[in-house]
Amino acid sequence: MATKTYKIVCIGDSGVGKTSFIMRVFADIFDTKYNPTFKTTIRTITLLSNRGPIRMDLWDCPTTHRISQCYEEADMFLIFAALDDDKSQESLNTWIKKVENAQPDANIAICLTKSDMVENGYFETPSEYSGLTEFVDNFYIWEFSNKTTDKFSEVFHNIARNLIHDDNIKISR
Ligand SMILES: Nc1nc2c(ncn2[C@@H]2O[C@H](COP(=O)(O)OP(=O)(O)OP(=O)(O)O)[C@@H](O)[C@H]2O)c(=O)[nH]1
Ligand SMILES: [Mg+2]
Repeated sequence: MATKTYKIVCIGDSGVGKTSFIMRVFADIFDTKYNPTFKTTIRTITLLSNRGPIRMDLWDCPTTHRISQCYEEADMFLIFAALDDDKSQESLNTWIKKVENAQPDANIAICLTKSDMVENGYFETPSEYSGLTEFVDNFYIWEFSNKTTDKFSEVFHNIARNLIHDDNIKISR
């Protein structure tokens, strides 16, 4: 039987680190130069785990992309904002609504990037985010840095846990 390939859709305001996240997962590289994404790009990665390989397609969706094509049959949505960018956090509610319109029971995690750019590292309570007022209790919220990789590996451990529904899953890559 062919292994399932999970579809993970990355969305959020421009410049918040979606492509940087994917390139860090895909090739363990980080580019300080900003190259905006204009075309949907899909990168496939396989995580090795004690429950077998977990194959996923990471969809890098430009902000202008037509929702229907990108969001269809997603197993998980990663909605990105940057910790140093209030405006991107304020947009989170709008992104969540877009996703829930397309897929009412969507599996959503909020990814807050650029933890290296904020003075105290991380916010202590989710209510400190400028967006998320209505949604704080509903979703996973992960804070990390694509640049320094601080808390980065936890993110894809959590993605694997969430997709396989096994809290004790062990990832070897
Ligand atoms: N300091 C720091 N910079 C980051 C981090 N993640 C991304 N960046 C930088 O932020 C800029 C934008 O990152 P991208 O990954 O291109 O952002 P994007 O969300 O893909 O942007 P669009 O393609 O325009 O939607 C780049 O200059 C990255 O180097 C991070 O965790 N820390
Ligand atoms: Mg991009």
